Amino acid sequence: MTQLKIAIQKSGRLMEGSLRLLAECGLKIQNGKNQLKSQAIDFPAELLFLRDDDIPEYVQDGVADIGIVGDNVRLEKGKNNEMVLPLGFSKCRLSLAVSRDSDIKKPEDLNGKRIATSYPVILEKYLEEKNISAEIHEISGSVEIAPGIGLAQAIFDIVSTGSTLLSNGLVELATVAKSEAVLIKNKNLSAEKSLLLESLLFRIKSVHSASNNKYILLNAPNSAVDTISELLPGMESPTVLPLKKEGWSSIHSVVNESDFWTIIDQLKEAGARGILVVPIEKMIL
Ligand code: PRT
Ligand code: ZN
Repeated sequence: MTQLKIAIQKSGRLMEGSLRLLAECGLKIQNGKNQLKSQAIDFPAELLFLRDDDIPEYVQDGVADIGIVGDNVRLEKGKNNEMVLPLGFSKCRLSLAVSRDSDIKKPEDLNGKRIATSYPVILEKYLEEKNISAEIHEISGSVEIAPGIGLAQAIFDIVSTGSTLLSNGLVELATVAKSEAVLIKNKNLSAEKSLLLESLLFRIKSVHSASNNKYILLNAPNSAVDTISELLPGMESPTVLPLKKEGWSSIHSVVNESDFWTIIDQLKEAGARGILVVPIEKMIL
């Protein structure tokens, strides 16, 4: 039987989000993740647990068919894979940073300086684009200590909350790129595997739509139903049910999370009462 081989990080900042997404898509794992691979239940897939840096290469070589990595790793490793979909978790940015008291105040001041990083490829591209001539010093970890020990005048590293920079006396000079977990695929998937991927993508998109939308229920006088229906168009149109109370209706619809706060005042003004907003688990479009 054809199986989709999915590479995910064995342990680290991508692991939890990757496993959660797959579980929400119905891919439960048969045996623990303390092994190299594991069989999925209810979906023809096998999970491979790897170091994130190795995932682009395994996908390119066809050892895995698809994989979940940070976009920073995808860009840095530059393998011949295809980006399928951003996944919305493990968000971070790649930034240049310098000591708080440094003379370097803008990227152009980096000319002739040395920058420590674990992402030389992405940095080199940025420096070229900006026409900055700086020396790139590649190190594999603890990049943030480089300015303090005199190894470099600046760093280029991943920033999330900014607390690592702060506790090392560093400030951000510029954000070069944003990153999040992404799904990558081998460029030469067989027709059968492409079908399996389509089916997985359909599930992922349903999970994403669900988390971006909420189910909303409210009561309103019948005279307000038209106005409220325009504010809450939903997937097709809202459901309107009569209440036992004479002249009143209950309106049910779906609302985008980001629109919710902007329309809530308009709903109340139109006469909506007893507004309930509940999460949606899956949304099939
Ligand atoms: O063992 P393996 O090689 O698989 O894992 P790893 O140690 O190389 O990677 P890991 O698990 O640390 O990160 C995996 C991916 O998570 C990265 O490639 C990014 O895409 C993403 N990610 C999200 C982060 C962060 N947030 C993050 N904060 N990766 C690293 N950090 C580090 C950063 O390097 C810095 O040291 O956290 C520090 C900064 O964090 P703040 O919150 O103090 O700003
Ligand atoms: Zn790594």
